Amino acid sequence: MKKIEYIILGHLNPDVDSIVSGVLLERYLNRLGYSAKFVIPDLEVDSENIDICCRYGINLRDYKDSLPDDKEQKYILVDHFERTVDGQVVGVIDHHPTGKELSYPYYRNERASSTASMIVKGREKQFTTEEICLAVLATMVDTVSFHSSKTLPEDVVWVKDMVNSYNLSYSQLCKEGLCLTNICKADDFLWHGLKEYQFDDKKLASSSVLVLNPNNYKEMLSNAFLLIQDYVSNHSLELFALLIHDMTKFQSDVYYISSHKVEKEEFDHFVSRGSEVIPELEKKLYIKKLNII
Ligand SMILES: [Mn+2]
Repeated sequence: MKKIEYIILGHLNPDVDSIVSGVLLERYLNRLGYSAKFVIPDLEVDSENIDICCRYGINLRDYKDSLPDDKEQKYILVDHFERTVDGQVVGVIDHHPTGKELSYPYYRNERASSTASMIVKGREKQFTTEEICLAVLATMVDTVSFHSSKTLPEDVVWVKDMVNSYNLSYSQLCKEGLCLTNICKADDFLWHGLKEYQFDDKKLASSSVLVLNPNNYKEMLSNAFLLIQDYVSNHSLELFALLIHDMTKFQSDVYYISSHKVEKEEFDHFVSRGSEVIPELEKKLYIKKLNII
């Protein structure tokens, strides 16, 4: 087999934006004559993400693979900016703000509604209608159909422009963007959208669910807290942030869970994990004012 020059990775437990960005960047780089492959090494991917990608023509099985044991292998990260790999990270395309100074050969981290839109915007001619539809889909999902605070007005304009120019179904894409979480049991609160964050020697983790009425899950939630506290202890975390988004009111509750304490913060808007909750915790962690621990 020919050696792959660039392996493209989305973040752990990749979401729709990570997956679509990986697929689109792979195709784009290969069209330019590079040899690139998007790989999903994760054993677990949330089933909603598998389903939605499948409905839009991406079969995750085509991308699931283990990573090579090769220190020379070059990696490009999409939709996240750091990763421990057996090889070298040579490029990053991301939209998650950070205070960290990062020095990759290619580093592009901008305010954007999705990583997929960063890849396609301004290069539309080099993508097919189906691929543009995927980038719009990823943008709708990542911004919860423009309800998230990370939505940029210029991206709303771009999406509308794409919908008109390529004759896409806006109402269908909006519906996909709401992505309600299918919650059956307490541990869905722990696993859904689970991400871990490393800041020096400190580790945080977070999960998030989208529901129509959070009150329906009150009883399940106390069990979820116990499961999460176990997880916090077993993974030596400083803190776990559980985000519950109310998709009727477009407001969010964030529960900060440590091994011995649970605190709730209410947001009057759909809070963004990557742009608000985690950067705020990161700041508090560095100035050692994480009183909730
Ligand atoms: Mn994203």
